[in-house]
Amino acid sequence: MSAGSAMASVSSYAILGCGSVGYAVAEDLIGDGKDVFIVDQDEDRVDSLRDQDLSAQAADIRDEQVAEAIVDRDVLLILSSDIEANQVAVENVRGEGSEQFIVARASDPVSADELRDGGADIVINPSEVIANAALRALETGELEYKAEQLANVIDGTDGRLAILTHDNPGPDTIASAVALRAISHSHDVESDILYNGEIGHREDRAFVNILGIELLTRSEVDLAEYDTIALVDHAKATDAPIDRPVDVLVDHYEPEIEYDTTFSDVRPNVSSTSTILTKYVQELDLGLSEAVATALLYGIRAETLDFKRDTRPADLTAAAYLYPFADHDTLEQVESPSMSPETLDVLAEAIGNREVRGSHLVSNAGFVRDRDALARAAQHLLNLEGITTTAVFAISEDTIHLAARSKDIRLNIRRVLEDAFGDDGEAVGHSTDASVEIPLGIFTGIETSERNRETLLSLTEEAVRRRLFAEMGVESNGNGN
Ligand SMILES: [Mn+2]
Repeated sequence: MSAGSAMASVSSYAILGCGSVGYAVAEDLIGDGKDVFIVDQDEDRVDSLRDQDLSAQAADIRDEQVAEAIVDRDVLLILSSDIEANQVAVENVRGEGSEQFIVARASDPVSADELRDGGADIVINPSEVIANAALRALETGELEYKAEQLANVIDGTDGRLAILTHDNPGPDTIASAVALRAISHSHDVESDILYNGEIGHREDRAFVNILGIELLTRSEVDLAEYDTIALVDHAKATDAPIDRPVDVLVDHYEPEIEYDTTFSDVRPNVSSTSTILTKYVQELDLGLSEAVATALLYGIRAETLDFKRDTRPADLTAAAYLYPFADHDTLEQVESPSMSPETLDVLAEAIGNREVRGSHLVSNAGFVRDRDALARAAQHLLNLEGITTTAVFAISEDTIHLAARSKDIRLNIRRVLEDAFGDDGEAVGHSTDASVEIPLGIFTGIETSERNRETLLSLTEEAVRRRLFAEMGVESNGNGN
């Protein structure tokens, strides 16, 4: 609010040098009802500005008197094409001891530095501005071309389109699939979203249920019956390769498996596949439905941990585009599903059993059915004072499930899990949020039965704690604090 009112109080401008750039700026400001005073050394030009009822004066902007004449102006725009004259003008103003806000025009990086050293607050280098505009135009042109290609593949579908998420799908892959489905619908092509495994997180199940997203499991269908296959957000998955030609591939990671696709858009410079699909939805002018916008916004937010992880400008502009179309009540319901009794139990157990070494916390939550509760417990424990890393494990059937979180940027928690348990299980996740499943027998060599589970748990517990703390760089037993 204070920034807004400070800007609102800026009311008077001086433009020094009124060539094509200065004139364009003057026109815009005057159009906004601002008070603009112009100084230019060309008398004819000044006359014609005055004919247009503008306040203008003919003078060499290098003159010290010019600096005095504009001393009451809030903002100075020094925009002549004579960069040396601009430098002198900046120095004159600052020589007067004035703290007016100065925007100055440079011609190259060297003059830009000189103008900054001279006291300009903002320096504009026209060639840089043009280069940026050219790159943006190129990006727009590329997107237009790619969107047409994608539309062609969809239009070429003779029958149904299968949209495959990665196994145990999360928000980014599901939202991307929803968007691609909406695109195919708008081209009168029927499609199904297919997945393997389970939707593990409570929030994600809420997301699918509340938005009424229709998903089919791969076992329910025969892939051979689909004419066109699309993979969304698939590259990092450890899924089995698709054993038939893939037509469409969209991802923000380079694929680990190489598919010979008709259409592919892989952009490692954005942080979610939902971001890429948003660009297509925008380009293809879909008439974005609330459900699709809400799904995509949730996909981007979940994948970037609410813009806290690896967020790129493209992710933010995509989110900004989606925002007015999305249903924010639904997003809130999805993001804060009430805590289940089991989650509370698991959390209580994990707090009771916690062992803290330095800022690392490891705990055992006993036996659980709801694995999602583990992830939630690990997340909650991260709120404890002085804790930067948490790992919570529990046993279900014959498997140890372990969920870990870290807010220590020097520590990649997925790598910690890989180093500790990679030989026995597959760590999945990210640097801040990861999990692993380990067959129970690994630590004990004892076969699991109902009767010996307690024994197994106690035998396992020590081994898991020791390996974790060792990989975190602290000792599990001894004199740690
Ligand atoms: Mn993703």
